[in-house]
Amino acid sequence: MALSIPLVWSDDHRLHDPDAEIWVGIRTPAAEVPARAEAIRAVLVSAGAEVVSATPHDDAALAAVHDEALLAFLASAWQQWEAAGLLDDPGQNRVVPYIFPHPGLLDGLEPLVPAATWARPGAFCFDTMTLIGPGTWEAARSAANAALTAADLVSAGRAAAYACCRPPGHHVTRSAYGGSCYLNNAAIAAERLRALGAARVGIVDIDAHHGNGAQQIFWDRDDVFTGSVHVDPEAGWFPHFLGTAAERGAGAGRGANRNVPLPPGTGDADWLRSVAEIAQAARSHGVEAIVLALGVDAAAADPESPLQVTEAGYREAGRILASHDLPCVVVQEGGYDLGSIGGLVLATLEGLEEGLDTGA
Ligand code: SP5
Ligand code: ZN
Repeated sequence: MALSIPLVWSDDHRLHDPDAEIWVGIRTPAAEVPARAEAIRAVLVSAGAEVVSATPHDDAALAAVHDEALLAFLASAWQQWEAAGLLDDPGQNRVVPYIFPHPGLLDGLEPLVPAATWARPGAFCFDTMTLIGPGTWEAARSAANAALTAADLVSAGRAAAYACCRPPGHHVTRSAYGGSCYLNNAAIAAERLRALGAARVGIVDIDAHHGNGAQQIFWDRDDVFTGSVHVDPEAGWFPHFLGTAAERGAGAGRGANRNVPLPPGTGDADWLRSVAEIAQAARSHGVEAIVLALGVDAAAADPESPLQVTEAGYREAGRILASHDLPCVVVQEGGYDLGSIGGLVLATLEGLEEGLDTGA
């Protein structure tokens, strides 16, 4: 039987080819490559998924979650880099930060806006691994459009929709990008669901890495619950500086953030218990819809994380989410093993479909 959850897609993801990641100062091959989205699409299309084109949405939807300064930087960073001659001297073909307005540098002073083009990326990027090239902005914009289109479908009555977002988004905060992400597609989708009528929305992040972006964006709000299950940053994993269970939100948002960090090597049983705990916490918070930040990098074969989840585990995660009978926007995050990511996404969507009335 054909998959009834629609696949929201844009060819423009191909315009972003980061080429490399700079890790401990060394240029290494990029993990977040165009072939990822193509691999997922191929499997979902074989399963009979209806392909829906991402429709353009205006910048107001991005400004609902990101600072204007970040958006303006991302939109013009490549052109500025090129115009400054950095492709020839020193010969850097991607936008890469080199100095950061570290709190220990400024000690409370307001940072300058750097006059030098090569100094500006550090004002907006928190790592050296998230490179900007000629089509990065157009691709990131198309990924946000895919998430928005999926949110529109769900708001209009579909039980679930899947946005094949690339580049991914869950590490991006209100004002800073990183972790191979440029725009927070899941947060943008959550705000869209709210704008179209859901009073409370939950973001459930099952990517192998902490969903630090949505946590920060919605930290002091109770209308968007955020939860993340991920490999424990305190055991040595990205994003390294945050992602503990003690982070619970503040002010009106106190209690509306939930983190479940897991030890390296964790497999299906403990991971699924954690997924269930977060889904239950979202439900108890009174959410009317879910955004599932679906990273499939928690799978055993993934080169970027030490979690050991199986395809059957991802299928069960889909069922668990569906058991709360809430409409669900699924947004693609990480997942880097090209041979298995398509099957992992399909299994999750099939699990979701089993539990939801998606018209199948
Ligand atoms: C969306 C997503 O899954 N982002 C995760 C990015 C985490 N990357 C951290 C990489 C740490 C260093 N990996 C070494 C391999 C060098 N190519
Ligand atoms: Zn990840």
